[in-house]
Amino acid sequence: ENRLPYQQRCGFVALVGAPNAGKSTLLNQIVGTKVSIVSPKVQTTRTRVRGIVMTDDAQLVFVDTPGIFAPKRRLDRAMVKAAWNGANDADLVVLVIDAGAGITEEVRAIVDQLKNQSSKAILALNKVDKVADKEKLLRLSQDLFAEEVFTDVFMISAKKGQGTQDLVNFLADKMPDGPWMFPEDDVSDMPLRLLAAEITREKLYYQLQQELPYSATVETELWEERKDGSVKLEQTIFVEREGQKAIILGKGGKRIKALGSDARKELEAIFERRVHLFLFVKVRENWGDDPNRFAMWGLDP
Ligand code: GDP
Ligand code: K
Ligand code: MG
Repeated sequence: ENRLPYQQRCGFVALVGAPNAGKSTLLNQIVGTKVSIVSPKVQTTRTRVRGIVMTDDAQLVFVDTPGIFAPKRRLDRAMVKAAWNGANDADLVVLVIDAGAGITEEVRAIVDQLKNQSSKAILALNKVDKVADKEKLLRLSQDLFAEEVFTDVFMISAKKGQGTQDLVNFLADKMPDGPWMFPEDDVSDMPLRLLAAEITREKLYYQLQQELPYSATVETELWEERKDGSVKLEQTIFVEREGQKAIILGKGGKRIKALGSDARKELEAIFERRVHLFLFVKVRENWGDDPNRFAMWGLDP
């Protein structure tokens, strides 16, 4: 490809994979900040958190998808749908597989889903540090490659950082030409702001259920580190109509207080520090018409 050396490149990368494949670990490894929740238990990733990676001329915006593939709850179904929409919208899809576990039923289901996607995916065989039998790795990669949904295979250890830089370089090179989506200065605390916003948005879903204005979104507008180690957060919940604002506020502000308290507790648990959370509700006109917003938050218009 002919490219001007100073041309900026930018795009979305969707990480898909079964629960515990190592998606969050990979994201944390390559972004370098703790942006996603990692735990040995399944399904800790309930939100779509993006990490942003900058190379010399490319900006990669990562989407960490929820690792749930047989959703029962309404919220889970919505999230799985959002995850696959995210994969559809992404410039590249990376399927992360636990190489030790091999082709499980879940992996099979995801590979079948990938066959419906318009573009091919990248295969990342993760946890190679756990697999002593290299023949087994080779066979696994051949078996998956035979499915004809992957263009490239990477053997990585997300935990140890083996092969992850090669993967990032490869992805960066594949990003389409285009200006960066996020200003360089915003990139460092952007993942934390996004994660904080997703947590509050999730609390909104739980509290309001059917009453939830579908288009309600949350933005973290202030992230202020305090000397005592705590953090001050200001978040705005954006809705489309005055009536929706009233629903979120509740009688005498009761509902938003409960929401704020719920969100704060979870934020403190996740960030492992005290959080001072201030919530605001604003009506944003013509919210639904701004395509950039949808691209950024992965919402379904
Ligand atoms: P996710 O559900 O796909 O996001 O998976 P997580 O990132 O939460 O990882 C699930 C578990 O696998 C955690 O206990 C990780 O520490 C572990 N893990 C992730 N990557 C690796 C790896 O490269 N090697 C080993 N040995 N363990 C890993
Ligand atoms: K997990
Ligand atoms: Mg995860």
